[in-house]
Amino acid sequence: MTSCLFCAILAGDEPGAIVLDEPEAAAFLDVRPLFPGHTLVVPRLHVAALQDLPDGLGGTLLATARRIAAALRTALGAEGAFVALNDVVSQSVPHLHIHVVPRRKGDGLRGFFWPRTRYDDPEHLERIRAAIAAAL
Ligand code: DGP
Repeated sequence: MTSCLFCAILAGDEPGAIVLDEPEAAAFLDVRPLFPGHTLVVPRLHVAALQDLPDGLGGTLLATARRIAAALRTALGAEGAFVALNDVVSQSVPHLHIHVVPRRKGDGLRGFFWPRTRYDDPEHLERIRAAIAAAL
C-alpha cells in the first residue's frame, strides 16, 4: 500500500472513477467537482510538485488534458474547459494533477478566485520581467 492517495487510486487500492488509464498518465473524476465531469489528469509516476516533473512527461500530461477537454465537449456538451494546476500552494494532494473542468457560458465560474492586480508603474513591470528572464 502506498501513502499517496492518488497512487493508491491508480493502483486500485482506493476507489476512483477512472476515465483514462494509460502507461504514462491516467485521469479520474474529482470527488468534489466544480461541475460534474471535473477530471484530474495525473502522471502514473509519483511526482509531487511541478519542478519534479521530468521534461518528457509534461507534454504527455498536457496532451492528456487536451484529450479530456475534448471528451468533456463530446460527452457532456461542454463549450470549453478550465484547465489548472495548483503547484505546492493550495495543492491539497501532493501528487501532481491537472484539473480539467467542463465550462459553459454563464456557468458562474468567471473570475471566482482570480482577483486581478496592477503593476505600480512601468518600472515595476520591468523589474519583474527582468528578474524572471534572468532566472531562466
Ligand atoms: P488541489 O486542491 O488542486 O490539490 O486538488 C485536489 C483535488 O483532489 C480536489 O479538487 C479534491 C480531489 N480529491 C481529494 N481527495 C480525493 C479522493 O479521494 N478521490 C478523488 N477522486 N478526488 C479527490
